[in-house]
Amino acid sequence: MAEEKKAQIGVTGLAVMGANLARNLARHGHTVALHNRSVEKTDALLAEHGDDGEFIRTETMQELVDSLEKPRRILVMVKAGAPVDAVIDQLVPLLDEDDIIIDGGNSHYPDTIRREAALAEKNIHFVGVGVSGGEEGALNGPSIMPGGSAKSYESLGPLLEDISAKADDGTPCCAWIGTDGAGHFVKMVHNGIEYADMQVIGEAYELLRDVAGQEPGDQANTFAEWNRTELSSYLIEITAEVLKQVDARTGKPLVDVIVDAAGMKGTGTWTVMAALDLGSPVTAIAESVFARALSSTERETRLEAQKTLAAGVRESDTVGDAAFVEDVRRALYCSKLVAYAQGMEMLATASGEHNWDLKLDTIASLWRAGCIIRAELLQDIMAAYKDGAEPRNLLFAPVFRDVIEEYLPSWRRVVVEATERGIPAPVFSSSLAYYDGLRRPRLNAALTQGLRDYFGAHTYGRIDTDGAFHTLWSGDRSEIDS
Ligand code: NBP
Repeated sequence: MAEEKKAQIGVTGLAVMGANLARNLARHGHTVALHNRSVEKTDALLAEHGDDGEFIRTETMQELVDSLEKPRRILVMVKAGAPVDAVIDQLVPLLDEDDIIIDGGNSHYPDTIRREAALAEKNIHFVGVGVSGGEEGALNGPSIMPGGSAKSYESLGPLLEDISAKADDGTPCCAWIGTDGAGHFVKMVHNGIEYADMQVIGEAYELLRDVAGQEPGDQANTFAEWNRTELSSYLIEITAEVLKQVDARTGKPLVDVIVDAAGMKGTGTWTVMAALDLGSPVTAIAESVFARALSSTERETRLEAQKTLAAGVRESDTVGDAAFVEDVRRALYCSKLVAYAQGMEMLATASGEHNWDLKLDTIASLWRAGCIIRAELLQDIMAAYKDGAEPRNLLFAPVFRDVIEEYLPSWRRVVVEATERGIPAPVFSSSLAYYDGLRRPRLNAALTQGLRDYFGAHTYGRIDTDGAFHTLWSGDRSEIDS
């Protein structure tokens, strides 16, 4: 009797992401076993896209497990949170040692660390995989950031690399990131950088509009031009597309009829929370998350503020000259660089904290295609970290140091202009403050330390000798070495 055909991988959770990843795997010649809690999604996928490749239809977890080659590889694409634990609980009793459960959803990395540890005790591999690129990426090639054990990557890596996006040089945008939650952590920081990337574009848009007097149609041309400079990236490209869109209902630029309240799903907030825990100053990401909060949760307050709070601005004409537009472009580039530098610093700090040994050049290389923050800039970031080079800060890499030196006057002019006109540019200005904070020979932190010692005897260090010192601020002796 002929042996029943087995699948190389199973996918459970066939909503948009799972279905598209399953189709991508099948189109690359892998037989894919399909499973979904409610069988309708399985049948819908087979009815609409059954020709994409070889699929095995299953209805129960047992059927799914039985349909797979060993060691089994099961990609879980259900809603992040409790559903992932529910699916793991159903799978584990059915699996053998060395089988691999892959969580390709947007799980919070501490959950991934917890799940990996629990399954490792049963000798089952649990691999948290960051997948970026949305529905389209899942179908045609996402950027893939797998964590979990190095051993699991031997079996899983070739499949994931097959379906991943490919950079211009043909390299797959998929590589093993590091143990346990490393893949989901890196995906989370990717999303944080995405928030900042979108926010700096938004700040440039507002300045082009309200200072340079450009209407959305003109702005679309400006962004399309910028996309031919070192700013070239997916987000700049689609900014031009969004700005040139006309609303069919009113004939106005579509951007003008969209409510100015930005949504978020939580990965930006997670990034900032993790950064706070690590003491990592990701100011650009944090300001971006807060800017979205100000736009949406504070919407009612904003409406009242518009009527109540003074503007105190310098009234000025529009500055429609090309020089100002170029200043904005340069300020955008510098602020974006700071966001990436801070994100990479955060990864380096987390790598030490979790013993992940993250390879920053590899991570930058994975973001070159398939994901939302794909950009020319990543090529230079890769080069800056190449072969384990570790600039203390990405901004020290000569390629970035030199361009910032040239662009700084523009960056400062734009921040001043925005401030005087009352136009919020939180990431342009906080990134400049971060940059100046890095390069200042002395920070006002000295006074902070004095205050802390005054009210809480927290002690301070001295510039002329080692040790921790406390001053008896109102006593006879001015200082004691603690
Ligand atoms: P959803 O996040 O909308 O989840 C829907 C799927 O989860 C369905 O298959 C549903 O089964 C299943 N499910 C739920 Br809900 N509770 C379950 C449970 N207790 N047991 C078993 N299955 C359960 O799907 P998605 O938008 O395809 O996203 C999947 C993952 O990928 C998420 O973590 C998401 O954050 C992540 N992600 C999404 C995108 C994107 O662009 N959408 C991008 C990158 C990552 P049912 O059909 O029986 O209800």
